[in-house]
Amino acid sequence: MKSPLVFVIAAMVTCIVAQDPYYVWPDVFNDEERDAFYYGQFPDDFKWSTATSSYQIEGAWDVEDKGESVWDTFAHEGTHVANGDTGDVACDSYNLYATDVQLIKNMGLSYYRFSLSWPRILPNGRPDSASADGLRYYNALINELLDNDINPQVTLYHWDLPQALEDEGGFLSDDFPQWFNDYATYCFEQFGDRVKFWITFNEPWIIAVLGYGDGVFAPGLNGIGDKVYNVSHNLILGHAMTYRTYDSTYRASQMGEIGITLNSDFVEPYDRSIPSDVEAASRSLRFGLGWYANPIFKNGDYPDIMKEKIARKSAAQGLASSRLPEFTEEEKNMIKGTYDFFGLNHYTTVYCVDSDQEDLSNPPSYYKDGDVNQWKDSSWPSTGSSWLHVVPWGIRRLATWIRDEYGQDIPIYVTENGVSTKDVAELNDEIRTKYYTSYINEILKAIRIDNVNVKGYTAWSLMDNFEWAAGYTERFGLHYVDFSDPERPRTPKASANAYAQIVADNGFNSGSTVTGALCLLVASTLLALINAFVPSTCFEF
Ligand code: PNW
Repeated sequence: MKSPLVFVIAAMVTCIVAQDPYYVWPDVFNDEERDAFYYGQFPDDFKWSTATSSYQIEGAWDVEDKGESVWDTFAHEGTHVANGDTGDVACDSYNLYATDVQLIKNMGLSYYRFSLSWPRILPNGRPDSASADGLRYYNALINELLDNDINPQVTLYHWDLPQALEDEGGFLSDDFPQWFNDYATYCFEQFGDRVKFWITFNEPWIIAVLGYGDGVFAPGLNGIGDKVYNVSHNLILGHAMTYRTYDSTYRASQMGEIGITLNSDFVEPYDRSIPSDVEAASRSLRFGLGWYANPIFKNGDYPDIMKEKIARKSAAQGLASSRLPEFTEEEKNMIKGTYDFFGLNHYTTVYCVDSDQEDLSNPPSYYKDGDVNQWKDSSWPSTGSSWLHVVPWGIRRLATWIRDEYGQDIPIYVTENGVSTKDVAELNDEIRTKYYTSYINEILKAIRIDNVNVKGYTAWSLMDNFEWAAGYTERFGLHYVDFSDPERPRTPKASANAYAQIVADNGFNSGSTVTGALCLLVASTLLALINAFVPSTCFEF
């Protein structure tokens, strides 16, 4: 009798010979070891999702007793957003949420990440103002999802702060952590019986740096050298306090998970053989991602390199204390370990080099504090957004960096990943199909080859929507939305079908069906030949 090994070896050899490495972007990313496509499946319990956020899709900005958010104010000022666009109507999901749920269902997803509008729920920001209509709307959305077997993944804060709280200092107020905790508590009470996955904040880095640093996002303040650090400080305290509330009061009965979503580009050393480039890359990641991740996932405090550099620079800049605030020991203990998972938003990669000398100049800036120069390579495919170039291998390197920096066991959820196109009516969005295919493939490699604990993936976005300062000029959707039509019709793009196929296959089946069938045919012919001509003793052990 022939060993079954013969068949297996024959099939493997044939498949290897039959299949050249496949590349999704052969002109740009064709390094065999790094870029060759990897066939295989995700773990059985992998969670596939897609995302939106309240201000970007809901519209109904002043319906019933809804309070104004900082984005209502900022967009209505008319000068900050491309074409003077606003989210007043956006995708009209306030009225069309049931349609959205069907789009999600049609893609075969079991999860949907959306955010709650704080001023729709609590018009003045505080529980004494709770809106019946806000409660009705989110109960209706959550129930519609559950009726369709889709699990809600809820972000408590995706940038639409009640204007009433901004008027009292917003994230700069020492009361901010308590305000946020009270709002979150109300949400746990009202929705926690059905919501089992909570994200406190979406992208603290963007809130601080673009909102209170550069002022290009709401509330539009300029404090790139100082306010950014105070905002982040209060945000981290608000996150930690809220995590502790959930943990002590709601977890036992509601049995959900709660974490935070951080955004990060990957930072690749321009020349890995130059130690200062390699050092600069870790430093940049620590100043960006580590600003929040180090306190929460590591030791309750900012990365040492941030504390050292900012203290030294602050002194040289003539300040009496560091621009980076300090946590008390009690706060550090409260902050450390406030996560059930690591939510990661990732889009793109940059190259970096060390800036050679420590910049002690005035005025201070967060951008100078890390002493790293970074840029995007012009050979990387460009997209509808100037900040976003396609670099699939970056997401795998970032995932392994997070594992190495914060620990093997932390469950990572990719809570956003996606790509934009300019505002053209295009349903055959090849770039988005290729982007999702290649980035998701790199995550599969991170799981299967690097053993990184990635538990889920979320495509940004379910549909075209209000893209912040870019208004409606950049489209990230799996579905096309016609913003000139009062009905706001949604149409699936090619990428929606491609994503649905990946989800249906839970990964990537080896080769095309044709290649697969050919392999099988050649393998069985080989087996028949072996059977006929080779003496069976050759294969007996
Ligand atoms: C994220 N940048 O924001 C947000 O979470 C989404 O609301 C947004 O629509 C999506 O990514 C696409 O932009 C970002 O300038 C906004 O580097 C800006 C940047 C990155 C992420």
